[in-house]
Amino acid sequence: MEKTFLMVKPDGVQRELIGEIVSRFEKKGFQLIGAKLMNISNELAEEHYGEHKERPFFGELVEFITSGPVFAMVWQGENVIATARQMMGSTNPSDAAPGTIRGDFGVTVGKNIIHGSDSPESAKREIGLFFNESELVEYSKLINNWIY
Ligand code: 3AN
Repeated sequence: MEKTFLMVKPDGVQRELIGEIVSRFEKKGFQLIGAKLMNISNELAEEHYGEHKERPFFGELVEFITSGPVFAMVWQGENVIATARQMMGSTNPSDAAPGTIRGDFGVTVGKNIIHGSDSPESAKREIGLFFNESELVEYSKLINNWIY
């Protein structure tokens, strides 16, 4: 089953949106298999956002993501990577459609509430950066039998 890495950023945690965000993915029918509230070190932030190293906002990005706790999660389900990205909405909340997480709760591109992996390769990489194998819990969700 496909897995993705999702993370409520420090602004989402500060605004008490963890429950709302978890609820949206649960109600959609995806399965939570790992989660933790944590502070991100500078090293982890730089590694996670490595592909943006040359971008002018890289320093700002690292500073923001390490500025307060994040809620890191691994979700599982059919097509979860692309579907979660749709549920998150466009990177810039001002372009994000109403009904999406960024469209409903975000205002600025620098503080856009949530991160989600954008491909199977980045999902694998990001899950590995944030979680040990022992922190991922595989369990049967009986409703899978009739939802999918
Ligand atoms: P996404 O998170 O939608 O995949 P990316 O990968 O293009 O978007 O950007 C990574 C993160 O960098 C975004 N979540 C956003 O917080 C930040 N970011 C993107 N563009 C800008 C910008 N112009 N100024 C500040 N931060 C930005």
